[in-house]
Amino acid sequence: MTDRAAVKAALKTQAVETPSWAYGNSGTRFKVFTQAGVPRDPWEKLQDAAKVHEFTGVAPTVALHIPWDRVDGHDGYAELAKYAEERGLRLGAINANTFQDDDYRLGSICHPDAAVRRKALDHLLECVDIMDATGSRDLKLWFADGTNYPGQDDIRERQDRLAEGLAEVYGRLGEGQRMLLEYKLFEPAFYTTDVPDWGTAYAHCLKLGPKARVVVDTGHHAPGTNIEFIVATLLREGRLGGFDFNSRFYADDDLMVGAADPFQLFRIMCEVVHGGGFTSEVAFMLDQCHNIEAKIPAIIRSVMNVQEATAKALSVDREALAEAQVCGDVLGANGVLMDAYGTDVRPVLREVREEMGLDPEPLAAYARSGWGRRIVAERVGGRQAGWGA
Ligand code: LRH
Ligand code: MN
Ligand code: MN
Repeated sequence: MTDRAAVKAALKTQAVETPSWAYGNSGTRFKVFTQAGVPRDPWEKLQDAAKVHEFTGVAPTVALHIPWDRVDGHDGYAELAKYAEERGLRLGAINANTFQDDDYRLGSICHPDAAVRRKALDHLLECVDIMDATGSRDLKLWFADGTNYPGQDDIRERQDRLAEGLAEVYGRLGEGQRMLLEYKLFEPAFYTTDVPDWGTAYAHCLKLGPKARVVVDTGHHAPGTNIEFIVATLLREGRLGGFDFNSRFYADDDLMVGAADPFQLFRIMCEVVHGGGFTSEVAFMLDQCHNIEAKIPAIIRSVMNVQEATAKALSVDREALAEAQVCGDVLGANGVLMDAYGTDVRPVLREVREEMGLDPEPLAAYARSGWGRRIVAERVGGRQAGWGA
């Protein structure tokens, strides 16, 4: 039996970080569909994020992407942090961006030219300065670095450049700050990618030290990859820094988390809960783009999807599972897990919200609030999230 009160108490402590870029216009490389009312600057992104938190109660932090969310000077970032705080939010991970400059055609911190590497490193160091101003804990690094053709560059030397660059940034981290290293199988590079998998990210993190952790973006694996196994392993090693949650059907689709494969999300959350990862040590971030759907409701839905998977994972009857496992009861053990997955957790989540003083139905409450209509009327000329901007 699982303890319903304990499940509810755990759910109330959940924190899902929303990404600033999900609030802006986005699209594919074929077309960006602009939506009326989207934020025109980081301040307005925070206004929208505050709505997501207001109606879900579990989205208190917002990740920034630099330069998409650039504001003027150290004071500008401190002001942005204050603006967030006034709305019940905090600024979360600072995402670096070394993938949208012409100089990065052959890579950023793995580039063969030391001058380009320096430029990329200076950007990463600037991101740590921003963390100092915003009070953010995590620097999230994803590199588009790689090669398109065999022989194009030396695989090993690129790893050496990567290690050297990461070490410099790691050395700049302050007390309580962390570096989260994100891997991705391919894209934009199509032959080699310099951080293609969790093993490469983990190897670099191990050399760097305890402040370096791996980020698992759920859309960054080959089809069929057992992501929950990776999660279990990284948790065992104390190196799971967080998630970039999203859904994929094909590649890095960046669809709403829990939309394509809610069962996979449940299996991942089972490993998180079982592995002691349901703590602030693991950052639960969304990394999504809402290309055709309304953005704020899509983000609310995504937060709810994470909550539902978590509630199911928390409901696994661990004692019964352990007993079935030790007896070699294959079907019994599987049945315990499937019982939790099959549980309708929406009633318990409604109760949790009511006990938190929230409307039990966040999407309906948001629709009634009129915020969507208000921003359409008030914000004219919303900007693209950053992709191609
Ligand atoms: C790369 C990625 C990475 C970026 C984000 C916008 O595909 O997942 O996290 O920062 O997309
Ligand atoms: Mn990501
Ligand atoms: Mn991605």
